[in-house]
Amino acid sequence: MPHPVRLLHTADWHLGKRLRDFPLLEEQAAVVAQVVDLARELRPDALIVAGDVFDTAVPGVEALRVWSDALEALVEAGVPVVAISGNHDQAERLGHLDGLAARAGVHLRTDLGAVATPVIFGHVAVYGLPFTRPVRVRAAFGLDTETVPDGDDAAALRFLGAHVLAAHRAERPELVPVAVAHAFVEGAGREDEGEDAIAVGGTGAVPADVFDGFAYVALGHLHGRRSLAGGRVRYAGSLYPTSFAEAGHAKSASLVTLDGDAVRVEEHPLQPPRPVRVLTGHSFDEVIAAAATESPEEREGYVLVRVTDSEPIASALPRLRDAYPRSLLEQAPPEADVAAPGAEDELHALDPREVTLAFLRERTGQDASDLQLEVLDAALAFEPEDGA
Ligand SMILES: [Mn+2]
Repeated sequence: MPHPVRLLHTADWHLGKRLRDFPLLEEQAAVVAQVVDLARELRPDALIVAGDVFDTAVPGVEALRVWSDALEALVEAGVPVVAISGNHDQAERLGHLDGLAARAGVHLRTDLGAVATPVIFGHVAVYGLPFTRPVRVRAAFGLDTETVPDGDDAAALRFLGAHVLAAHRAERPELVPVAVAHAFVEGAGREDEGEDAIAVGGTGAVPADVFDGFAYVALGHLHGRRSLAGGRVRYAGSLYPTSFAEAGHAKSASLVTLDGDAVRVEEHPLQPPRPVRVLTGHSFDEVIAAAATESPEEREGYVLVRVTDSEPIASALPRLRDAYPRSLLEQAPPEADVAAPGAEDELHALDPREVTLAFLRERTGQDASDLQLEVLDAALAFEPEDGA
């Protein structure tokens, strides 16, 4: 019997990601350090990063530094890395220096030309399938639009999976195939905020059976961890909450053991330094009053506060951030007639001068001063030179 092979599955690092107003570099550096510590402690055969290493195509130097420091520490610890590009990564940039990195045991799979070239650990062959589009798959393999139509991500991945497995069976039938991919797999549930425009109308969703034949599929893309196909196809989830939609998610790295082709998974929790919460159902004053009873850890966390107030709140954000320095405020707009049918026409019929004066009266309780009227009339009389 061959030795079991252990892969530490992570995904969606999103280095450089911001939580609206707030950079998350401290969170990213902290959880990546925890992943590196886990790799040192567990000594897996490889660390997997299933795409979206970075949050943006051209990451900032701080985000690049978190990545390069992590790779250096992993190489130092003797833990190889297999990383693919996700939809947020620019494949060519993430794959920069791939040949050099491979010599250190860092395998960057960002190119369709390398999908059938596995990284081998013991009896396991790991194939990296970078995030891609039908048009790129057609170009790389000389296919027509009937085989892989535009918009049909399932057809593109089905082709790639079959192509990889055919090569695998021809060249390495004695090994167990594992895939690393970045995709939205059907049955994985909705992703409210973590990913952009992937679930709209089901576009981009692929059925789990495109991965039939692989012993394990290490997925990235959806940020909540979840299992499909009886645990054979899995999302490890993001390393930390990347949005308020992930408030309360348990985060972890998944240690996947392949004993022959049998799969066992063990979660190793990650602890982001600050909690991410959404507070709802209270008025602004109630939130401020309750803040005093919260722990320093809670107050230092990221808080999205949705208040029930219908009236404008004076100096709301500065006051809220006195209590919660990393907070955002959302107030439901008053239930006005603008939502009613025909309201748009009424809106256009309103006189801008009257509306402005009414707004001023509403906010200050006073009529406009002469100076305010002068400024307002000058603004309303202003005409752009070229009518643009
Ligand atoms: Mn993604």
